[in-house]
Amino acid sequence: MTPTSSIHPLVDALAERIRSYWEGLPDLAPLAIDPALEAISGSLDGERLFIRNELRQCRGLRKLHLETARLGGGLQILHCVFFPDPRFDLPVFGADIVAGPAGVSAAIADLSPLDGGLPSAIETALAAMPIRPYRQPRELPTWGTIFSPYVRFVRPSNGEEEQWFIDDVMLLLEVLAAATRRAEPQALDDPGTVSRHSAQLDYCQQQKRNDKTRRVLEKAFNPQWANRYIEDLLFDDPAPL
Ligand code: BLA
Repeated sequence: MTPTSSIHPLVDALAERIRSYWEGLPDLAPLAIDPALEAISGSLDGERLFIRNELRQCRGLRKLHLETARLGGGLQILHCVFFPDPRFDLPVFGADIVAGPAGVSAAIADLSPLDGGLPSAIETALAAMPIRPYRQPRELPTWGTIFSPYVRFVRPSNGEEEQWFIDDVMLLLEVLAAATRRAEPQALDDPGTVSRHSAQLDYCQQQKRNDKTRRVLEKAFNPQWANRYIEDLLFDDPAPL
């Protein structure tokens, strides 16, 4: 890769780990993606821009999304969200890494509750996760009420902390995989399904309040495009029940 198209090693390493993790999920299957959004490339102020989107689904999780991107200002991004099928009592997995020329400024990962709290087996597993002494923990923004108490949100200071972050993400993903394999669907009209569906709408609503994502996409493309991308691909609502 040429220097102008390279991806930060943390973004690249985590994306690879997520791709191989997918292979272990139950009934992994493709999920259709608008071909125009699968690979997007362009340029801005002489800089090369690109976005790669990968979508899958599996039993229990309606949409597995991994986005890797290089956008204006040399920003490199990993964005990953696994949205559960509301019939299953599973949390949302979300992760975001934002790296710029000065290094990684934000690395966040969480299993976010959809039904008041996390299922108790998940809660127990997360409570047992190691708390690593990251030097620069970050404060959640006001819309961050959707995240669990176990959210990891840091600015990793060096390679060691970047590796801690990858380890944390993989622990979250192992907890989710175990819960996904165990989970049994409830009926579409079960009150649990109904309330998880509405909590998922709320999750998407809150994520859309992140102006930082919108601003970067508006600048690299344009406001209409950014809005459509956020509404249709990043945080599309679950299908009505
Ligand atoms: C922050 N997200 C950011 C920032 C940028 C983006 C530029 C600011 C970096 C910083 O504060 O250091 C940009 N993120 C993007 C873009 C995409 C993206 C363009 O994903 C395109 C796809 N964001 C998510 C998900 C989570 C998330 C799934 O998409 C969490 C699970 C969190 N991003 C998140 C948070 C911040 C952030 C909490 C900090 C916001 C703040 O401090 O105001």
